[in-house]
Amino acid sequence: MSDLSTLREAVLVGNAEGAVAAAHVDLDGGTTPLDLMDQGVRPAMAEVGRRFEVGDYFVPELLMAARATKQVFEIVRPLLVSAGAKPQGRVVLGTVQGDQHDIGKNLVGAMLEGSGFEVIDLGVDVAPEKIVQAVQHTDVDLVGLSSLLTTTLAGVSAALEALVKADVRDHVKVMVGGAPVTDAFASSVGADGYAENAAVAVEVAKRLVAH
Ligand code: B1M
Repeated sequence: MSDLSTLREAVLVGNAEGAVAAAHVDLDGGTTPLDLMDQGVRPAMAEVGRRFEVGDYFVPELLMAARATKQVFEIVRPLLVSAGAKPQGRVVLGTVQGDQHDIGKNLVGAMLEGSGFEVIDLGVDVAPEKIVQAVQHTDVDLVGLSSLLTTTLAGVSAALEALVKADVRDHVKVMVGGAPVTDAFASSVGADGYAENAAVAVEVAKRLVAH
C-alpha cells in the first residue's frame, strides 16, 4: 500500500483533481478501496475538521474538501459495490433530521451493497416519519442511522421513538453510527447495534440480520 500522503494533502486543501489523480495512483499501487477511504480520506477530513474547530478553516474549506472526497468516492463506490456477495437483507439508511453530512453514510451504504445488502438510501436530513414510512411500506430488515453533529444525536433518539410509537420497532433492527455516536449512546437510545466505521458496520449489520 502506498503511504496515501498525496491523497491526504489534496483532500486537505480541497484539490479535487489532485485527489482523484492520487486515488488512481494509490489504487493502481494496490491500496484497497476501503483503505483508501478509511486511511487516506478519513484522517484528512478529521484534520479538516480540526482546522475548522480552531478557526484556520471556514465553511468554504469544508465544502471544498467534501467536494474532493466525493469525487474520490465516485471512483471507489463501484469498486466496493461490485465486490458482490450472497443476498443478506434490506437496509433503510439515512442521515438523521437536521444533519447534512453524508460522506460517511454513503461509504457505509456502498460497503453494505458490496456485501450483498439491498440499500434504500433516504438521503440526509431525514425526518423520523420518513423512516417509519419506509419500514411500514417495504420489507426492511435493518434501519441504519448516521449522525455527525452532537446536536443531531437527538434525531437518532427521535427516529427510534417514532418507530416505537408507530408500533414497528419490533419489525426491524437498528444500527447507528457517526462521529459523535458511541456504543453507550447507542444502548441508551435502544439501538440494536453501533459501528464506528464502514467495515465494522458490515459486520454489525450481518450479525443483526442473522438473529
Ligand atoms: Co461539518 N462538522 N458541519 N460539514 N464536518 C463536523 C462533523 C465537525 C466535527 C467539524 C469540527 O468542528 N471539528 C463539526 C461537528 C461538531 C459537533 O457537533 N460536535 C461540524 C460542524 C460544526 C458543521 C456545521 C454546523 C458548520 C457550520 O455551518 N457552522 C455544519 C452543519 C450542517 C448540517 O449538517 N446541518 C457543517 C457542514 C459541513 C459541510 C456541509 C460543509 C460538510 C459536509 C459535506 C457532506 O457530507 N456532504 C462538512 C464536513 C465535510 C465535516 C467534516 C470536516 C468531515 C466529515 C466527513 O465527511 N468525514 C467533519 C469533521 C470530522 O468528521 N472529523 C465535520 C469523513 C467520513 C468518511 O467519516 O463521516 O465520520 P465519517 O463516517 C465514518 C464513521 O463516522 C462511520 O463510518 C464512516 C466511514 O468509516 N459512520 C457510520 C458514519 N455514519 C455511520 C452510520 C452507521 C455506521 C457507521 O450505521 C448506520
